[in-house]
Amino acid sequence: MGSTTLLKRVSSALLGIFLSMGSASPSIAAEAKPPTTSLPAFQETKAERDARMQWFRDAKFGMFIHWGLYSQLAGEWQDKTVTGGAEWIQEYLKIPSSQYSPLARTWKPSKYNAREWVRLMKAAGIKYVCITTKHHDGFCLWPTKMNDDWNITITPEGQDLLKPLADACHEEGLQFCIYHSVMDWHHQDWPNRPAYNDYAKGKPDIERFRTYLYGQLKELFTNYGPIGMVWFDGTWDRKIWTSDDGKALEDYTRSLQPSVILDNRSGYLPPQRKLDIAIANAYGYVFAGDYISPEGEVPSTGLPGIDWETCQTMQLPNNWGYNRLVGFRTFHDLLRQLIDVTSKGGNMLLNIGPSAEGEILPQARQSLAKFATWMQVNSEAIHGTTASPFGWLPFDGRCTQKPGKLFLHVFKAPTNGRLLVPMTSTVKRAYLLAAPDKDLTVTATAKGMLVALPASAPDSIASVVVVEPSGSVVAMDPPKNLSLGKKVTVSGEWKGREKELTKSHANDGNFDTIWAAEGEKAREGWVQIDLGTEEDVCAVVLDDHTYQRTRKFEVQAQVAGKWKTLVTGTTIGAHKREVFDAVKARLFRLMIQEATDTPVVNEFQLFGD
Ligand code: FHN
Repeated sequence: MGSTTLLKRVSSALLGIFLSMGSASPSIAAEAKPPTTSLPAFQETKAERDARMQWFRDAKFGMFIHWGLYSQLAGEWQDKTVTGGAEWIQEYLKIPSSQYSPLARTWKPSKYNAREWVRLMKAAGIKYVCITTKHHDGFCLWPTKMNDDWNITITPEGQDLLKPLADACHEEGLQFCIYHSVMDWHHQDWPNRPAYNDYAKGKPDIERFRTYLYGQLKELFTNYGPIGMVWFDGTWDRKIWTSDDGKALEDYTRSLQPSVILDNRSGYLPPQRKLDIAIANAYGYVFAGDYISPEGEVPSTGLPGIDWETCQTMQLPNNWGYNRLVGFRTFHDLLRQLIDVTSKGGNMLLNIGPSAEGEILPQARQSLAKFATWMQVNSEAIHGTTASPFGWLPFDGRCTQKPGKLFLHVFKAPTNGRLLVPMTSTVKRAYLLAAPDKDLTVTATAKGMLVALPASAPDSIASVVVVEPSGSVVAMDPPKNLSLGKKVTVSGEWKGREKELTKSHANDGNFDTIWAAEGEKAREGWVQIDLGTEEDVCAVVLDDHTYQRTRKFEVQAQVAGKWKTLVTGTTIGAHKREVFDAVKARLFRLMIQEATDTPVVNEFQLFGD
C-alpha cells in the first residue's frame, strides 16, 4: 500500500474519531443543581401581574426564530425530504445521532448579522424577538458549560449566536426572549430517548437531566441580560414530564428573573378553569404560565380575560425551521392575521427560519419590509391597542381600540362607500390614518354611525379609519342568526349515516356537528336554507373545521328568482365570517364546488337584523 494511501487511510480514520468525538451525548457539568428545597410558590397581586404583563399586552407583534443544525438540511437529507416541520427532520427521517451530529462540524453562520436582523424587525413593528436556544435536537446555540460536545463551540466558527441578538435587542429597545425545548433527542438522560440516538448509553436519569436543564437556564438567565419571555416547549409526554415537573420548572425559572413572562408549555397543568374551546397545540383546556399559545390558528372569539399569542410560521404549512422545498405565506395573509389577532386581544408571534448561513430568506425579508411600510402609517392601530368593543362588524374588516379611539381596519370597503360602525355613540371626528388631516363625514343612522369613505382605499390589504367617539362606546346588538333551525335542503345525505351526518346539523348552531354530502365519490354539494320569509341578510358564518375539505365555494341568495352570488372563496376552516351589503331574500345556499373528499359542513349561518 503506497504511503499516500496509508496517510489517507489514517487521516480518514482520525477524522472519523474526531467527528464522532464531537457528538457524544452531552457530558454533564457538576454545577447548577436544581434547588433541593422547593422554591417559595410564586405569588403576585393582580396589579403586579398586570404590570409584569403590560409590555407583552402592548407589544402585539413578536418574531419567532427557529435556527439550528436542521437549517443546513432545510427539509432534505440524503435522498429524503420533509415538507412540514423542517426542524423535526431528525425525528421524521430517524436520522441516527451519529449521522446527524457531524452537522455541528459544518454549520457556518457566516452571514449572521444580529444587528441587521433586529433593525429589520424593529422597522416591521416587531416588539419582541424569541430565538431557539436549543430545539428538540438538543443542540445549543450558546457556549453552555453544561456540555462540552453539543453546543456552538464545536462548530467551525464557534461564536455564541445568542449574545449578539440579545445585545442588539437590548440596544434597539426590543424584548429579548428565548424558546427552550425541554424535550432533548440527543441527551443521554432524556427519559424518552429516541431509538436513533445511537450515542446514548446507560439508563436515562431524569434527575441528572433536570440538573442539566436547570443549569442551562441559569446560564441563559445570568449571561444574556433581561429575558422578557421564555417559550418552553416539548413537555407534552406526560409519562416522563409531569405537571409537578412543569410547576417546578416554572418556579425555578421565575426565581432566576421574576419579571420573566412564561408561555403555557412548561408542562404544569394547574387546576385552573377550563377554556371552553380546544386550541391546537396549546394544551387546549388548561393553561400554565402566563399566556395561551395557539399555534397557527386564531381563537374565533379571542380569549376574553386571558393573555394569548398565536404563533405562526411564514413558511407553509408548518415549517418553523427553514425548508427550501416549500413556499411562504403571503404578506396579505400575514398582515390580516396580525390585525385579526390584535382585534381579538391577542399577540402574533411570527416565525422566520433563517438559512444556515444566517440570512433571512428573500420572501421573509420582503414581508418584513412590507410590514414596515404598513406600520409607518398604521402602527398606532396595532401597538398598545386592546380588543374590539364590537361582537362583530357589518363590513369586511376588524376593529382595535385605544381610549378615545376606534381603529377600523377596512379589508374591503362596502360597495356603497359607507362604513357602518354598529354603535349608538356619537362621533367627534373620523379620518383615515393615511390622511389624518382630512375629516370624513359621519351620519347617525338607526343602525349605527355611517362613515363616508373616499373613493379609493389608501391600502389594498387593510386601510385604517379612526373614529373618535364623543364618549364611551355603546355597541349595538350584533345581528341575529336568522337561519338557526330553519328548513334545510341539501344535495344529498350520506346513505346509512343520515342520523350522525344529517342536513339539520348544518344550521343547528353547534359547530361540532356535521352534515356530509352523499357518497364517497361526491366532491361537490350544496346546502340550502329557507328563512321562511324575505329577510335582510348582511353576513354569513361558515365552518368546515372538522375535515376542512372545501377548496372552492360560493354563497348565493335567490333574488327576483335568480341566484345572486354574495361570497366566493376557496377554503373555509373555522368560523369564517363574511360580511356583505345587506340582501333581502328568503332562500340562501352554500355551493361547495370543489372538495378534497366528500363535502362536509359544520355550520352555515345567515345573519341580519
Ligand atoms: O415541536 C415544536 C415545533 O417544532 C415548533 O417549535 C413549534 C413552535 O410553536 N412548537 C412545537 C410544536 O407545537
